[in-house]
Amino acid sequence: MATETLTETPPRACTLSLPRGRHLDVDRRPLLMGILNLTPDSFSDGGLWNDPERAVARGLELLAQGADLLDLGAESTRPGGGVYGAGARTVPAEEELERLLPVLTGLRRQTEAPLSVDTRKGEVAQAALDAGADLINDVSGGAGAALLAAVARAGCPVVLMHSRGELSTMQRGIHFVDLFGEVAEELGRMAERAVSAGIAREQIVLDPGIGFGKTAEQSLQLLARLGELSRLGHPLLVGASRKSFLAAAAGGDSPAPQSARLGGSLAALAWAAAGGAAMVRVHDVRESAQFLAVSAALEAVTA
Ligand code: HH2
Repeated sequence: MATETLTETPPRACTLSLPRGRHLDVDRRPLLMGILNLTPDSFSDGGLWNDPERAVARGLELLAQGADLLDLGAESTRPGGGVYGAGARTVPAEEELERLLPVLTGLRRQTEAPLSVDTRKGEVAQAALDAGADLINDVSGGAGAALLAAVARAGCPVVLMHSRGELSTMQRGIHFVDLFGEVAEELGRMAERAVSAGIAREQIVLDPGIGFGKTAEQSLQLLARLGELSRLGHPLLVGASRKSFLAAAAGGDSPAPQSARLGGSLAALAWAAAGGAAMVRVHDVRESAQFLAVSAALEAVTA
């Protein structure tokens, strides 16, 4: 286990400024970002929350279970070329917005909790921000100028995730000579590009992109040595929940299905927290919140 305690890792402390004068404070433990996938085809929960009313109820349930913020995704980004075959289908902006907006506006009416939108498209980001979203989570790492411009205009936080190549093929021909050096350098370039587009440096959260253009072994390494990325000077987000590298690491004759990866997901959460993650993106909010609360209680009695 990494040397730092789970809930006391100074690099994670930060404050992100949200629209309408609100703030997201990160201090002793990572914030829990609850995943709400509004897609028919997400790798672990696709099709579960297609009905807007049920999706809004699910979002409120995740908040009640301990999510500090929600991440609404209306396009699956499961990478292709590896365990997911051809990967996810790219969805036109209109279709993404049709899935997203009823749920986003429904949640916005009922909660002040921070709402993130997981999108790669500028048009979707703009419409989401207009409809009350608080931050944008971009797995393309700011590849689209329109998305960066929308974030800059809103003055909101953005998550920039590391990946390489096209989503549909990125699990093929993966090659790093110096995994940490290259991921750090490429994340640094993404952040600089966002700053050039007018986004405040302190509003940029970086994410190593676990499972995106990485082998299972590389995903483990990034998680185990996450703290090395804190030198970039940005809060870090980790999305490891239920991902296939967990099943690969667990071994056994047949890999655990997505729904049976909670143990591995909690192990990943422990290492992300110890490595200084400011946010963790999780499917199993109740169990993750309990894990962090018990970790904090254990630390309190040993302090
Ligand atoms: N992983 C997924 C989606 N969005 N965003 C960030 N910042 N980091 C991640 O690791 C990340 C992400 C993939 O997970 P999921 O949303 O459950 O699946 P899908 O993309 O198939 O909808």
